[in-house]
Amino acid sequence: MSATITSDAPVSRLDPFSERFLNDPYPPHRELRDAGPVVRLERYGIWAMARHEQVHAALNDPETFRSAAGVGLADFTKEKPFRPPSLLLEADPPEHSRARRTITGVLSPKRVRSLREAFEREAHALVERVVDQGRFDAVDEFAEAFPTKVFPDAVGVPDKGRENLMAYGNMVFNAFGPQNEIFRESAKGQDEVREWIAEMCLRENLRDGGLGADIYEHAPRHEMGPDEAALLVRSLLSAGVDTTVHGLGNAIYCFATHPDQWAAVHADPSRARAAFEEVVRFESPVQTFFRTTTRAVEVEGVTLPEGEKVLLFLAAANRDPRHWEEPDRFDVERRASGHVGFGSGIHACVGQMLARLEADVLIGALARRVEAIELDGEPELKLNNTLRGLASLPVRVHPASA
Ligand code: EJD
Repeated sequence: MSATITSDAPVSRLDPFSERFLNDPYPPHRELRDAGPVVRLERYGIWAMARHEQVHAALNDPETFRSAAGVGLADFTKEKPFRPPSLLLEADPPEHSRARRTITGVLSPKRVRSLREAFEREAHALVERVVDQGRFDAVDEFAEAFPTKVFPDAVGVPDKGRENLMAYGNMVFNAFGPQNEIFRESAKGQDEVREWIAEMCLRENLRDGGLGADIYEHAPRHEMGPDEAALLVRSLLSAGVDTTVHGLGNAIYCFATHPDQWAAVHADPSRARAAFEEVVRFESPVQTFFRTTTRAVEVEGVTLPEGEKVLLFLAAANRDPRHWEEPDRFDVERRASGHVGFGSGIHACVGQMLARLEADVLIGALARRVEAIELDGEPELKLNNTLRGLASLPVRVHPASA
């Protein structure tokens, strides 16, 4: 028994980064929620919160639950970070605020809206292609094909080497977990991937008028130099691809396994955006991340000491029956707003409008053309310490009669 932990907190031996947990996280999520508002995970010597109320509260109290010590398991005050820290993600105010204002200015509602037409052209072509095929892998040929084209196009990244984007994201999101086999496997031989990403963050490699070039243009208004602008471009390339790929893949999985829900979207494609929101709640692409306590803090009678890592289970909060009615029911008509799949508070996903635009456009295009989606084989999970998504999803689609 540690002398500094005076309160009686529930203790769990669960390993949220084990294959067993990641394969089927929902039973252990319930176990963690039911164990209490805050739980000690003895395997890692950390704390966990899995209920909506506490996850939401922690996300909205960045003075107590800071990000600058890293939002993964590693404590940046004690361990060397996996890469130079992100100015956005792994920062606290006031430093975070400048970086955030820069990127918010670039991803303005007007700028995001301006991307719709190009996205629609690409979505239309992609939907025609998969409808012609009839049977296809909804991960490789659909969920991955779309963001890995339209997103780097929007940022202004050259065509050559784009296959590095997925590999990089997979590694970054694994690096928020422990240095387990899943992480090591994804980081193996990735020096060239990291070099390519670093190159693509430089102004000279970014197309004029793209979001990447816009970052360089906005940066000086917030006292940020070119090195900082490069790091902000890195943020886009880190957080903007794998997350949306998994979100779209999870969407097709949800629709294939809930045909009545797809029928509702097909009947009214203007529901695509709301349906995607329910996907993010129900199969959250970003399952977890950490904060670090800046002071001793009491959570419902349990005192967490200063400097402790706290694992926030976004995906468990999104299915907490204390907050949601029938949380385990996938229902595109429910009001899914209030989920924490995009986070909450000052660090809430800055690209969420771009993510929703991609989903709205692609799912909307599919809904107009396809009346039924069915599984055509066993879906295969893609193991990642932070992300939930699929490696493959064989489906068959049935076009609506014209
Ligand atoms: C992230 C959990 C970055 C960066 C920003 C956000 C994420 C990852 C990387 C999205 C984490 O600034 O590099 S959900």
